[in-house]
Amino acid sequence: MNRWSDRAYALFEEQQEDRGISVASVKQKLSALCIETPSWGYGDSGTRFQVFKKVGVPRNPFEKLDDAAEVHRLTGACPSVAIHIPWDKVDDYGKLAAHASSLGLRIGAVNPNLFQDDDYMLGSVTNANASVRKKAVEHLLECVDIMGKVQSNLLSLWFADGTNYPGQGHLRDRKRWMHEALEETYEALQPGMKMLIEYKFFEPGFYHTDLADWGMAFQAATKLGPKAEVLVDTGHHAQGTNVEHLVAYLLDEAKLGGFHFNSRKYADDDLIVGSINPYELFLIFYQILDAAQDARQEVRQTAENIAYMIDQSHAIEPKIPAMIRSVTNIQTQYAKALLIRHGEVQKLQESNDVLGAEQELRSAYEIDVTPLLMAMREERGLPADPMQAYTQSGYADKIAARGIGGSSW
Ligand code: PSV
Ligand code: MN
Repeated sequence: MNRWSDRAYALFEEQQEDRGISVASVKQKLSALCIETPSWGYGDSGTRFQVFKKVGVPRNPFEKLDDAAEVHRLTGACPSVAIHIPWDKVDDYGKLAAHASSLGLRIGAVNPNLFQDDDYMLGSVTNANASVRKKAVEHLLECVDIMGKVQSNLLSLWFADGTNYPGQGHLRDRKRWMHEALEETYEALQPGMKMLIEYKFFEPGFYHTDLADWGMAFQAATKLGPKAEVLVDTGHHAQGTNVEHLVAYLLDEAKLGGFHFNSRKYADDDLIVGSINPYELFLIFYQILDAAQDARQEVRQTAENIAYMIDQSHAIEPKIPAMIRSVTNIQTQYAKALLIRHGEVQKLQESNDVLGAEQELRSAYEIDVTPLLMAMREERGLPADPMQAYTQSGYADKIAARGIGGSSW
């Protein structure tokens, strides 16, 4: 570290120890935070208006892993990569897993894709046509099979199923078909495997979505059993939804399995994590860290086993730096949340001190954690500033040789 950061860190440590925070323990927890990056975040993506083709975009799933490895090399925080099938379909999944391992990575969640086949225009697992439903379930089972081949323990499910017009579909039949498909898939899970059920209130269906909110996903996961949990994508709620509240609820029910982090301003914008509302991210981590100290073991275990994943599509920004920015933004809010004095907040809550409790919680958010993050990285032999290290690494020039027109998603 240079002299400025040395002094800044010494001051930070002194101030936090004065607040009763063990900086060594904060550093250890921060350093243990793992964030999965999505293979599709490295490919070309866009909006319904245009997919802009970028130079250097990976041309196949192997090159997506190469880019993910660069993010992990610089941040030390992203050892796994989620795959999406068929976007990442390969002839030999063993070879894909071996490539990941040769880069110091592993394959994380397997995401079936039930939204880009013409047969699924009117639904996949909830299509009125039984043969389409059967085809969709077969794809889900194929993905469970792929999980075995890449040694993944997470099946991450999101269904685009929904309708555009009142009367277009029979809502209760569709509800039951959804459950049947989930049940069949659940039964195929091997020991150690889990399924995460994601929800979204609209899009591509504009009238209704079969799994529209966390309550529906929660109920489906509860009916299925312990191997099914809910995945919260931060971009999948109506404006104004209190996401940290539903996170707390799911934690208390021991049913929160994972996150898809991204930022949104209006809808499912898939922007860089922490770019729009970093306070929300801090408040989500507050709930998780609070649950990690719950009296009930199942709640503590749930809080400790959350799969943190990024789900972003980079339409205009360069993809690798955008991913690095997301990772460092997550680390920043997690670090701030680790500085919350839960005991103090609780005392103020118990004495009904509205302003005191709010101030105590927010005071952690207002602490500059830059010296802490830099020290933690340097102690691990990582660049103190991963973004700057990327700019200086020459990796962008190296991948430019791939040319233009890599994979979409
Ligand atoms: C849907 O909007 C979603 O959030 C799901 O997780 C998909 O798998 C992903 O985005 C695809 O981009
Ligand atoms: Mn998602």
